[in-house]
Parts: sequence; structure tokens; C-alpha cells
Amino acid sequence: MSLSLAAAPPSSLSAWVDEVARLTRPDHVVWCDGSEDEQRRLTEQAVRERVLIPLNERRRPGCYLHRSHPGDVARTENATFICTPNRDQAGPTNNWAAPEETYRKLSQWLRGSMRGRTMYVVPYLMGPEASEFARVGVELTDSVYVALNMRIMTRMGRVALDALGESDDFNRGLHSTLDLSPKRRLICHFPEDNAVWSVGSGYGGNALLSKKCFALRIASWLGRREGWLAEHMLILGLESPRGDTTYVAAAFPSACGKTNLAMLMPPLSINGWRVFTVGDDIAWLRVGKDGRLWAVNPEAGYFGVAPGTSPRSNPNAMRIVEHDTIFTNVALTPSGDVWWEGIGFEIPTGTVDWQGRPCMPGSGQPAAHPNSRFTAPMTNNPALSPHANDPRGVPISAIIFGGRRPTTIPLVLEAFDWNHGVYLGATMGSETTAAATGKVGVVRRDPMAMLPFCGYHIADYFAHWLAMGPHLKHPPKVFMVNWFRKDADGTFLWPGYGENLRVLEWIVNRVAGRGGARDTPVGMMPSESDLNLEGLGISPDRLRAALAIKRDEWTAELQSQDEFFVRLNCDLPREIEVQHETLSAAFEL
Ligand code: GTP
Ligand code: SPV
Ligand code: MN
Repeated sequence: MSLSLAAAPPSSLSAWVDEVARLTRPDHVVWCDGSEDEQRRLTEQAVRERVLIPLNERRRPGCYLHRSHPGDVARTENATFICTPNRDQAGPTNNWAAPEETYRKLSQWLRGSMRGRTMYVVPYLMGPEASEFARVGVELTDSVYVALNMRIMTRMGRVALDALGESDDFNRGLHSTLDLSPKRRLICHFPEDNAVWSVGSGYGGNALLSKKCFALRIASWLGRREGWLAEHMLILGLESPRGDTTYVAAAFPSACGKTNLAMLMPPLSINGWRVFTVGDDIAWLRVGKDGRLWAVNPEAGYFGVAPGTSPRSNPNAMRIVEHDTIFTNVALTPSGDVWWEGIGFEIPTGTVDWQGRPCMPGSGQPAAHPNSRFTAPMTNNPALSPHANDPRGVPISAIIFGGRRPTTIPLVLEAFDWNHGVYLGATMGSETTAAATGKVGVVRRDPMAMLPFCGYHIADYFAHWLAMGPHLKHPPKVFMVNWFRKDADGTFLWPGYGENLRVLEWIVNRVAGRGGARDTPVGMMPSESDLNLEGLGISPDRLRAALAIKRDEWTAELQSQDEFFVRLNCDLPREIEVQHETLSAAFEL
């Protein structure tokens, strides 16, 4: 076993690393320091082991392609467990398993699992350095791909050990790919121990334990205990033509447009607005001394969806992935470049698909996996906010909830107040996507886009949100949006992407006390004349359809909310019930 670290880490950390090494028996233990030299070495090794394929160095300097196991391409929610002493603490929306039993079972699977492999010790910091928000995690992993991705996604190495100092307050993440068999795949969270054990998957949120496991499931549990929020939200700053910046946080479910909105490029027909990205996936939020809600992005990179990303839809993302990016499960062109569906140009002849097989256009098989992704450092982003590393975070003036809804939900509406906003978030629905295994395109309740990520009982989570209200002297205004409503032919009614700025502009105007709205039973809504439609060219009919509130659709919606509430039994906060009753009464149901 070879150890390589100049200064000694805190004893509790090294004791835990030793303990895991005794269980898993790696040939080597490598402590990652986060240096460029180390990155070069690990990358070269990954190329030798064919974990990474170098791309055309001239076209995409510092870029690599990784092909995952074809049976390991997305988060697996059915293999994800919250392990609390009581089942009720995990609640009806989480899989639950008893902690002791789970440790025992996984220890058996892990016994000797790293023989012949290297165990990487990956210390990482979530949140800006020297920030009250920041937390340390350490992931032990036998995947060099995971180690390299963690270096992009987090502040990794020395900086994290410095932040940890002598403390033993860090998330203990243990990850082993085993043989990648779905039969021995489990992602288990132990909130009371601030620990995550993940086995049998090397992909995304299953394996990069900083992300969904720590920064959402465990952090949401910590946040409830300590009075803050960990959310599946992007954070953006919107600078108006006057030069003032409004910060907005938005929760959309997986593959529903967070990355795109967070780095939106304003359309040419709207002068003077600029968008700055603070974060694209996760927000940690706290009430500041000034009574406002403050947010940081705990991550340092983006793990973004590739398909649909083009110079037209997301020019900033195309710039981001020009260099120093790891692509996973995209197609490879004969010139050593990447390709995916919706990239904006025809598939070059001779392109091989995400599994390395010749592409067969017209076969109905996509060349890139629908959940293929890019991992890139946030410093690649031309639209990166100057406050992305601000230890204080940014003050949030508006919270947006949004799902992928072919019907029912209008383009935008504004909540009447904080509690109504919590109700809108709590009852949100969205179509399932390729980001998780299982059927795609089925509408399910996905409260606050946190259904797969809330680390405790979802009814307690609603109560926690409601309880934040009175602490906020200046609560953010809450909105709901839907970019995905369709016409009878199944075509999106709203053009989306950059044009979503028009909706953001209305939201910012509302926050500033400008901008017209009318009351409807479901919330306050803009009239067509309240939206900036300059140069958009959407027909009045389509806009009306995008904004329509239809009684029959809302009857079904309220019914579906009822069904969800039944699953929560009698634990639903009374306030949410009251909101539901008020809305039902407004529709005379
Ligand atoms: P996760 O990383 O899984 O949490 O996803 P995300 O919420 O960041 O989603 P992302 O921005 O990567 O978008 C997912 C898919 O939705 C991509 O294929 C986008 O092209 C598409 N998309 C994003 N915004 C819009 C929009 O405004 N309209 C339409 N029609 N599609 C969009
Ligand atoms: C999501 O599924 O919401 C993601 C991708 O952001 S993953 O990291 O796989 O969770
Ligand atoms: Mn996500």
C-alpha cells in the first residue's frame, strides 16, 4: 500500500480511511491533493486503462470521452435508500432500510472489493472557501473516472483538508463499483452518521457522492436540523438594462432545464439584459441577518445534459465544453469530436454511438444516450457570476418552481404569498426523464423537484419550508413556470431557451413592484400585454394557450394532488391542506 501526502491528515480521517482499506483491500491508496500534476497523472492512467478516450486535441483541448457500462447510465431511484433508525423518518416517498442491517450487508459486498484496484481518497469542499455555508466531504472510491469528475465538480484536495483542520465533521462517502451489476447496486444514506455508501454503479448522481447524495439528501437532513435548506435549484443573477442585479433560484426536476436557464443568453431582440450563473443544479440557502434568503452553489462544476445542447439553444454551454471537459456516453465522430442529438448539425458519416458501435441513422436508436452528459469546471463558463465564489452567497429575490407539463400548468404564475408558494412547490408535478432509470414521460408529483433527493419525511420537509416563512423579513416572491406545455400536435407552445428571459423579465418586474398581473384561482398571472413580446413572433393563439387555465385540467390536477396527499397519510401540514381546499373551492369542486 502506498501513501502519498506531505502533511498528516486529521487522525479520525486517516483512521476511517484505514478501516475502509482493511475492509476493501485495495492494492494502493492514493490521497488526492487536487493539483494539476495529479490530474495529469490520473488522466494518463485513465487513458491507458481505456476509461477515457482522448478527443481531438486541436478541436477540444483537454477533453475526453468516457463510455459507461451500458446498464449503468442514469440514477437508479429504486436502488437508493435512506437508512434511518425508524422507517417513518424516511417517509413514504423514500426507500428505507435499517442502518445496522444495511452496513452489515454492504460490508459483505465490499469485503475485498478493491483488490487489484486503487482506492482514491478524495477530500472535497462544498461551497466557497471560508463560507458559513461550506461543508467538507471525503469520498473513498475505486473509480479513477469518479476521482477525475470530483476534481471538476468540487473544490477538491488540499483546500478541503485545510478547511477540515482537526475537525471530524465531514461527510464519509464510500464508493465501490464492484462489478457494476444492477443486482448488486445500492446507494445508501445514513443521515445520522453523515455517511453515504454507494456500490455497483459508476454513473453520475449514484457515484459522485458530493452531488445528490451529500449536497441534497444528507444536506437536506442537516438543513432541517440546523435551520437551512438544501435544494435542487439553479441560481442566477439577472442584470437589468439599468445595471441592477436580481438573484433568482429555480427548482426544476432532473433534465427539465436548470442548466439551460442558469446560463441563458438573452435574445437579440431584448436589449440590455444579462444573465450570470451562480449555480446550475444545487443551492444551499440560509436566512441572513438582514432577513433575506441567501444562497450559495456548493458545487464548482457542471454535470450537464448533452442532448439538445446547441449553439442556438445554449451557446454558453457550447463554449463551456470546448476545452477541459469529460463527456460521458455521447457519440464520437471520425475526427475525434463529439456529437449528440440536437447539437445543431448533421451526424458526420462514420460516427460511432455512445457504445462505440457504428451509428445507424433512421434505426430509431439515438447516437448519444439520452442521459449523456458533460462534466466541466464552472470557470469555463463565459457567463459565470462574479459572486459564484462569494462566501456570503447572493440574496435571493425570487424562487421559481417548474416542471415538464404538457398540459394544465401555465407559462408563468406568481404565488399570493410565502405559504401559497410552498403549496405550489409541494404539489408540483413533472414528466419523468432519462436522468433516472425507468419509464420516461410519465407525470408524477415531484415536490420542489426534490422527490428523489429529500433525505427525510417529505411532510416534515413541507413543514420546514413553511417554518422558514416567519424568519424571512423579506421573503422571496415565489413563482411557477412551465416551458413544456404542448399543443394538440405535441409541439411546444412556448419557444423556450433564450426566450425564457421574457418570463424572467416579468418576474424581476414583479419583484421590483412593477409589472402588471391579474388574480386567477391558481395565482397571479401576466396578461399578454404584461409580457415583453418584442421580436418574438409567437401567435396570439399560441400565447393564449400557453397561459390558459382550464377547469377540466385543474380538476384532474387537484385529484392527482389528493392522491399524493393520501400517501402522506395524516402527516401533511394543515396549511398545505388549507391551500388545497381554497383552490378546490375556487373551482367549485
Ligand atoms: P439535471 O442536470 O438532470 O438536473 O437537468 P437540468 O434541469 O439542468 O436540465 P437541462 O438544462 O440540462 O435540460 C434538460 C433538457 O431539456 C435538455 O435536452 C434541454 O435542451 C431541454 N430544455 C431546457 N430548457 C428548455 C426549454 O426552455 N424548452 C424546451 N423545449 N426544452 C428545454
Ligand atoms: C439529476 O439527475 O438531477 C442530475 C444528474 O443532475 S445526476 O448527477 O446523475 O443526479
Ligand atoms: Mn440535477
